Amino acid sequence: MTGRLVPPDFLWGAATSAFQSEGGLDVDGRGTSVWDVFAQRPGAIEDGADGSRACDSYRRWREDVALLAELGLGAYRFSVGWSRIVPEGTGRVEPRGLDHYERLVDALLAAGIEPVLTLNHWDMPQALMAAGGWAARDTAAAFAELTTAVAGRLADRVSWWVTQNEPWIVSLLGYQLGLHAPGVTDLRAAVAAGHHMLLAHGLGADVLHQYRGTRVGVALSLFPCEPASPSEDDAAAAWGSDGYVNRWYLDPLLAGGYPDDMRAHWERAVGPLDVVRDGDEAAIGGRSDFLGVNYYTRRVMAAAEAGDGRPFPWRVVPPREEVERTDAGWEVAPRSFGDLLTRLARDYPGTPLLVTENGGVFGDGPTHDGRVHDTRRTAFLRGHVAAMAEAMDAGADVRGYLHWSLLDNFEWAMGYRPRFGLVHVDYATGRRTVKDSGRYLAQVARTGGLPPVPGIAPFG
Ligand code: IFM
Repeated sequence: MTGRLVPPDFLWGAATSAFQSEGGLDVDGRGTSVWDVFAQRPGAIEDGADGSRACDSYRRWREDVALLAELGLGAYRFSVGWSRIVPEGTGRVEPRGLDHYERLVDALLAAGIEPVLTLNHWDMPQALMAAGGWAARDTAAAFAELTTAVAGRLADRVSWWVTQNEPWIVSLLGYQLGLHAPGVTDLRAAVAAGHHMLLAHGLGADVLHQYRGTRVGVALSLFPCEPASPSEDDAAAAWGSDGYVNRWYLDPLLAGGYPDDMRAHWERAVGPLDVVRDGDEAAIGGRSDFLGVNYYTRRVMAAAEAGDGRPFPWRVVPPREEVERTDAGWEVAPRSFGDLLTRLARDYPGTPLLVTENGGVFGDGPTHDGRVHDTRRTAFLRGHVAAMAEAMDAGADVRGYLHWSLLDNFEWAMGYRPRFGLVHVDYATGRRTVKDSGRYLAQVARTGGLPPVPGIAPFG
């Protein structure tokens, strides 16, 4: 495939988030975030790592902008550090935090790079935990305060806004399993957290829509759920899991309310869903100008008894031995990506899609020639972009593709071991080295085509 894949105004770019890349946790009046505290818990993060240095992007952001420009990318998704802007969670706004992001946005615009600004990429101020963090309804109002502060400074220049990143992952890992900040293990808190993040999206969108030209969406982590066998039970498991992971977020945002089948599963697991109050669904729906799609892999599902540690009657079947995987063990499944985009276009018509994340862990580092030959990431990229282009041919309205990530960075509970970047980071020195995959995406962005990857059979 070498012809033009996408319309000329398509956004090719890359993504990062504040806590994963910035470091500089104690500068410019930043408050403590939930991830600062969680990282101090013994055993919470592999190798006892934390976010204090990360890629040093709070200091080296000009280099990051220069890299994006060198690669000819037209969009950069980044997040604002919530505790840099509202250090105590509510009330006082820290102008130095806003100054920083204003400089970044202005530099991006001057380089012809569209900013895609995420408001909450998981690093809420620790002060909000006094009331329960996302498990507390008032946190949605605190998020509206953050939105008001950031929009007041930047909504005249930033068009693409992502209110929330991956509410399901925050609910699951942060409040159900306790593997991410804030480390809570309470199923009722998990369902409350997911709901309040959506409510916060509604409030934030209402603030942003007061500014002309803003486009507002949520980035959802979407996992196509496919049955492990042709049996009816496994088909039901796949549909149930789709309700839990995907439709529980898609439907209130884009289809008017929570899906009944999943509402029943939740009520069986935790009792009445009184966190969802009258009027909430109306406050969440109808406010998304686009859907942010974060795609990494699919879930293969089988029926299983609900019981201890398993709130719902299904289980994930691990990928078979022979299946191609990333270094994190996640199945490489580009066809499921294409199917997902096609399904979103069919089930939620009229909502433009922006691929806000897609990527994989491939551990390659610099070799004797000083370059990083991450051929598997390049092939991954090619396969997923080809699948996206096919879905677009079939009618999916995809406006952009932002690879996760621009830089190797802090991968949450896994610390710095997993490398997702198009650009390699030497954490000891902060030195950045563009990988072959970065050059490949640059070529795709420049030519609008999908050149073959030397030594790799074309996808499909
Ligand atoms: O690094 C994360 C990111 O913060 C959210 N989406 C998934 C990525 C890879 O795990």
